[in-house]
Amino acid sequence: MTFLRSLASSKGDLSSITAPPFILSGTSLVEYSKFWAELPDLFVAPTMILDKEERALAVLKWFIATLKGQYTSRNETLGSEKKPLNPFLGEVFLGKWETETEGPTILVSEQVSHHPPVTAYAIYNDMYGIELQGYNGQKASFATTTLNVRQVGHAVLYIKKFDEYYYITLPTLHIEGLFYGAPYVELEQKTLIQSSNGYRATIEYSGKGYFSGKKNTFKAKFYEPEDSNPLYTISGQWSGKSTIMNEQTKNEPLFYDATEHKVVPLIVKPIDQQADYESRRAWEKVAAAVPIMDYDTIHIEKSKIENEQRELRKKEKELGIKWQRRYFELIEDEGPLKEVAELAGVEPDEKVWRFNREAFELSPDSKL
Ligand code: HCR
Repeated sequence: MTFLRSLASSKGDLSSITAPPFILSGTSLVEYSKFWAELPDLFVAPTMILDKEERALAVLKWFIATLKGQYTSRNETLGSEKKPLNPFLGEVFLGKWETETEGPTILVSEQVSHHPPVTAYAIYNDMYGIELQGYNGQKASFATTTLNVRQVGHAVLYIKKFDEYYYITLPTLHIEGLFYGAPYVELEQKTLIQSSNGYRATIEYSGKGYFSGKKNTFKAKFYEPEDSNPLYTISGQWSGKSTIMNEQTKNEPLFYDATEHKVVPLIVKPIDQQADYESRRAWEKVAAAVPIMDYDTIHIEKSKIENEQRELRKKEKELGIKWQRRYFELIEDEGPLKEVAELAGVEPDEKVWRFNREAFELSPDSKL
């Protein structure tokens, strides 16, 4: 009950929630960017497809495939959804996936704002010429026993060979099962994937009961440029099976089976080789204390990090300087992305966080 009351008074700021030890995770939110590319084969697949329509469908398949990791992986590995650690400003999470067929896919994730919390990320595979960039924050509200979370930000996928962009909006979610101490995520409302080639998809989410009796359901409509009648309807469970129906032939083969696909583990440098601002190194003691519910250590170690951060901000204020982000910069977006956002009918953000690849490559952090 104390926890539910703390949620009710959190006023939209998820970082102010004090969760009971059994709901805490030892993983920082800055790590969550990895869920975009845990299936590197699907991530690079669109680069090999010459047909625009087929390529846009491959992007949609990759996106649907990321949802299971993004929203159910804590349930699967830890038994229920958990409260991640609040990243500190400048916290960085780096890693790579390395497979024989796809080669290296690099992940750079950085906490670029603390109040409000915002994580920016870039994921790229040079062998295939594909890059995902994005940033996200969360706005929360509490209703009776449900925590509603709206995601702020977007992701953009770029395919070099075709000079093609895909603008991706992020789903709204809510946390169910709080009253029973067994929280889990359900997605709601819509997301949109708009390609600069004109193809677009809208994905509508629902929990048990609306589209079917199953949890994690979705219905995606896939459109060709400037047409309001869908070419295909893809439906099913994003954490399970989905089918694709051709609206002309009414043929409905399997689209994707999330239970069949195995994630590729991300390779992260051993902690003793990481810099102090790297997530797993900075949170090492807290992460070790979480599974054994050593609440004193969690509190002491978290407070150390928070106090250091307070001191840093104080010094910056005294010196009249601002924290220099490591690998991302906030820029006014006048480029092709603005056009794709407009094509999508989405109000483009005035300023967007973009990856400074040069800064990353010049830094020792790029030796992964
Ligand atoms: C809402 C959430 C923190 C944010 C997490 C996000 C939205 C972060 C970006 C990722 O790309 C996708 C993603 C997946 C997570 O499902 C989502 C988290 C789920 C729970 C967590 C809350 C802050 C935890 C509140 C405490 C609970 C468990 C009661």
